[in-house]
Amino acid sequence: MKSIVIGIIVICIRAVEINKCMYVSYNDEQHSISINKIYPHSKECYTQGLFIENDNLYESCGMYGQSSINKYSFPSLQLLHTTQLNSSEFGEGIAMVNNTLIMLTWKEHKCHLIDPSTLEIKSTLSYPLHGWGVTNDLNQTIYVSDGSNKIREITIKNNEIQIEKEWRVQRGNGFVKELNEMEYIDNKLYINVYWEDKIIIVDVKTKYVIGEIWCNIKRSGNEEVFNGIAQIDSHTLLVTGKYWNKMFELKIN
Ligand SMILES: [Ca+2]
Repeated sequence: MKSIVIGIIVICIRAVEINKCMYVSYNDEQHSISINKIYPHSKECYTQGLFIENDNLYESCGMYGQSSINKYSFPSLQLLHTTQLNSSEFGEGIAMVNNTLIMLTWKEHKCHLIDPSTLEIKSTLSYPLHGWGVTNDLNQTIYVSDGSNKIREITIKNNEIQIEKEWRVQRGNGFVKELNEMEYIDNKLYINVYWEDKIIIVDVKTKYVIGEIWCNIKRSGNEEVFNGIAQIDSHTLLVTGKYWNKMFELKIN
């Protein structure tokens, strides 16, 4: 009987922990996190990039033959536009830079410049790196990841991409690798770490991890890794993953 009771308690604790996130602080800031709301998400999308601007949610999807960029109204999530990439291209991160949507590709060394109103690809620049995540600050500095522990700060000048700075994300005495999708918020980079249900929060000035968001999200079927961070407001994120059927609104207090 005792073991049955313990078993029930363990099952209850596990049930409570599923679809929960916690904030782990690396400095003296303490935060709590709650999942405010759950939205549906396309199970067809191998999510590579996510951001919200002017009540629109933009999402890029990867995989050869399945890559696309999509624009939804937010929070109603009505699909407004979609553009498929050529089947020889593997779609990666997206960001809005000077009212132009930029979309990276993985190994194709292409960066598409896209009209955010129609999602029409207007031109394509040569991209010097492997494309993974991308985000930008209000000064239009563009931060990109490539799956390593490096962040590059790039600019687009005269239709050319220039690498202005390169630095590594430091946590304690080591570096964090497998850096993936990103979101710039208030001088910090929120970054998905490939294969981990974790978002690291990096102080852009010091290059150190100052906190982490650990999530325990229940998966089913082919739902893959945690990837996709969009800012809703100064304390609220929208997060999802590759082929996930849900998006989660995280409130950080
Ligand atoms: Ca993002």
